[in-house]
Amino acid sequence: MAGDGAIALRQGDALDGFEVTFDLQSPQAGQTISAGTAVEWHALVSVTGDTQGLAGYMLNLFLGPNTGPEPGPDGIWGTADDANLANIVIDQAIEAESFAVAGANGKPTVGAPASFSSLHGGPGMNAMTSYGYNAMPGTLLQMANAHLDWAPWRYKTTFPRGWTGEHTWGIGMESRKETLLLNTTGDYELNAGWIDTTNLSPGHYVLTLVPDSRAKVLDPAVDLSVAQPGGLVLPANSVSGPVSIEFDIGE
Ligand SMILES: [Ca+2]
Repeated sequence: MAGDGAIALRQGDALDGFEVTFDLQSPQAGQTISAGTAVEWHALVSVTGDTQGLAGYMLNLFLGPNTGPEPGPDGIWGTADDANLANIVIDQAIEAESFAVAGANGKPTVGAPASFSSLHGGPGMNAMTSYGYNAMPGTLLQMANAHLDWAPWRYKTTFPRGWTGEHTWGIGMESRKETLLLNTTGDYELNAGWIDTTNLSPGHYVLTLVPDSRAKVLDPAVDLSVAQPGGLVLPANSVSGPVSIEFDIGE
């Protein structure tokens, strides 16, 4: 029963917080643009509750005309019966460079690993990295990153092997913005991209971000100052979404 009690306690903790909120922003939101003008998009995250930040996520993007994309009869986004999708290919995402951590000499992205041979910075959420699959028109599915195990961030400045750290905690937390972000009052940006609208007909369009409901957070009970082989994540008890922006293609 001791084991059961521990599990019950974890579930009780999760009910107190662990909220992961995704957002979608675009400079073209609410605008009328001409076909061929790229629609730039940014996927953001914030994490609240008693946690040590985001530990894993998967995002899906859908573009559709008029009232916008729909999950179809099965009610599930990202399956073959999804409806009202634009018949264009959505380019793969990039990892947005919003992070400041050790990024001065490299790419401060959410997934960039810091290794013996790399000066790339970022929090090092670098397991299961995906920039999305665009095999189905009007969609970009399964953009993802995760922490599966943990090597605490550390580095030395001696030539030639400067960086030995891997992971930094606190992604999404307001209290960690000053440490982690280039713009310390800005947003945590996970992925970004540009949609080529050259082949879109004039009309109204809805771009919808659908987060996978199984987003994970870092367990507040885990000591992240030492290496952790696993068991360091908990499911978020609340994941926001879908969230949409809209734009028009002019005649
Ligand atoms: Ca579906």
